[in-house]
Amino acid sequence: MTYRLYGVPDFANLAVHLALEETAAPYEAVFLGSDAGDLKTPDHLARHPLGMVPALETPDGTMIETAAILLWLADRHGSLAPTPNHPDRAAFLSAFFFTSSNIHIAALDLLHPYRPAGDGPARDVASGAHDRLMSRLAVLDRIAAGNPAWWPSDRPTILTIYLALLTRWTRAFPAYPDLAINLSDFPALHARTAALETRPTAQRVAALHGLTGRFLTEPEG
Ligand SMILES: N[C@@H](CCC(=O)N[C@@H](CS)C(=O)NCC(=O)O)C(=O)O
Repeated sequence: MTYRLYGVPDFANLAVHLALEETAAPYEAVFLGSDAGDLKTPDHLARHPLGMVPALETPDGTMIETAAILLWLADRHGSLAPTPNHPDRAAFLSAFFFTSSNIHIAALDLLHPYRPAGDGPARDVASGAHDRLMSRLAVLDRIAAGNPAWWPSDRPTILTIYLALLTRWTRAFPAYPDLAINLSDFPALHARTAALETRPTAQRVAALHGLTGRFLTEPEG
């Protein structure tokens, strides 16, 4: 079966799209219009109960949640992450879920700081998110700088792909431009992201999302 990935250009499905392209599995990318109401149609709500993306149709049913989909694809195709019984799996999973539960959540607060409690405290929400992102990205950068075998700098993993998406957003789309995060402050993360974005696979996906050039390390908002 050909996977079918539902998404919106430059939304979280971009990470799944990059991973799919790396697995070389057959897939179709379906782009929906977020402003056209496509996400809230009965058809899409049947795929994702909140009318969000990504949603991935697989032979085992439709999956949601970026981290779950990335991990499932890595396991299913035996690439982009240590295999389940590999001794490196423990460290890899720790960093991967550290990313989904810390970096992803804080990135959303930096981009949409009015969501938790309206416009009033938005600046404080964004500023707190910025500080959390800086300290938590520093944790991941220290780990990557140790060059663990499970986090290679010269070939992609789902961890590199997921982080690259999130740091793209935090550089390109913070609600307050002075709170943008620069990936160059995190050299080991930057190196992995730079190696990813120059791959023909990544450039192919970028073009489908209307992105060009250094779309991960030097994104434009
Ligand atoms: N926890 C979910 C979050 C998904 C999510 O926030 N999707 C956003 C785009 S990045 C979305 O679909 N927004 C459209 C909407 O809220 O209507 C995941 O990791 O997949």
